[in-house]
Amino acid sequence: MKTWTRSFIGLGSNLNDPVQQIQRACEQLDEIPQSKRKKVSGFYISEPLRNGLTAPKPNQPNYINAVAEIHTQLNAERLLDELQQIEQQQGRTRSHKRWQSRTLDLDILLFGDQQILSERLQIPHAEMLNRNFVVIPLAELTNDLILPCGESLQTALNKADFEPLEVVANFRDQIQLGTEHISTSNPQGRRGHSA
Ligand code: ROI
Repeated sequence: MKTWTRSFIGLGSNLNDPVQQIQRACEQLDEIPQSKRKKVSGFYISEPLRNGLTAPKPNQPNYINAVAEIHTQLNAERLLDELQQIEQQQGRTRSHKRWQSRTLDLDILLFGDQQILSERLQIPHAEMLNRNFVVIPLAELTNDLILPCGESLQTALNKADFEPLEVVANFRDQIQLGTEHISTSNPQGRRGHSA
């Protein structure tokens, strides 16, 4: 019998209605074979990451970021194939430019307690502990996570002193106002993102 692995997927989008992109991607996670989606964090708004502390703010729209937990019988490479297929279905064109806007980015952050370094994969995701838009939604999903390096996520979060992030929507908790999708948990209809 195949064993189940608990994996966390980072989701990000800053183009073509990012809330909707993340919403659709979460639904697509349900279609991955031999896998079950367990939880999705809130959808957080975050400023585009700077390429270094002194770099200017990139001239691109803000991002919507979330983290989903899935349990899967696939191995990490097969899971990556499935995630890349979802990215492509949602109009992602892969270029070699790292700091570019994107309709959808799906990253395997953690895959059980495995540490993987291959041509296609680095797990745990190399930068995850430096990114508030990864660690904050991840901590929302799990309060007892021990990272493969042996450190607890909570310790990593406390050390990092991140800027807080605002939740602008929740998975499947959407109402449609005009052309915009706004979370019902955001009754003032605040415009959460500039994309
Ligand atoms: N910045 C934010 N805030 N969120 C992302 O998901 C994100 N993804 C990226 C780069 C371009 C590094 N910046 C990001 O790939």
